[in-house]
Amino acid sequence: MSCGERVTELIGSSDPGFQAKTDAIMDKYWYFFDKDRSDSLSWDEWRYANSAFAVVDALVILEAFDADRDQSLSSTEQNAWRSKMREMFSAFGYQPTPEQHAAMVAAWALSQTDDDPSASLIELSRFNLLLWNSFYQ
Ligand SMILES: [Ca+2]
Ligand SMILES: [Ca+2]
Repeated sequence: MSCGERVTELIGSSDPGFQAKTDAIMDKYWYFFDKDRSDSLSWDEWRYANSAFAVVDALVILEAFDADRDQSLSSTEQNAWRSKMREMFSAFGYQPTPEQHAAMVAAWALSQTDDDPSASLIELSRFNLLLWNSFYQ
C-alpha cells in the first residue's frame, strides 16, 4: 500500500487524484525526512517531518489568506480559509464525520496561545499538528 493510499484511507477521501498527489509529494520529499536512508522513519524523523509539514502548511495558509499581511488571520480571514477548505474537501470527495468535525473544533481551541481571536503562525502550526494527531486516534 502506498503512502497516498494510506493517507487517502485514513481521511476517507474518495478522490483518486488525492492519492496521486499525496504519493507525488512523498516521492519528492521522502529522503528529505528519511535522513538515514533506511526507507522508514524513526521517531525523531517522524516528529521532525510532522513539525516541518505543520509549519509549512501554516505558512501556506498565511500566504493564501492573510489578506492584510499582518502575519495573522483575523476572523474574516479565518472565514475565507474555512470556506476554501470546505470547497477543497468537497472537490476531493471528503466530508468530515461528526467526530472529525468535533476533533477540528477541539484542535482549534487547544491550538490557541492567547485570548486574541486572530490566528498566528504558531497557533496555525499547533492546529495542524493537533488536527493530524486526531486523525491517528
Ligand atoms: Ca529513517
Ligand atoms: Ca491578517
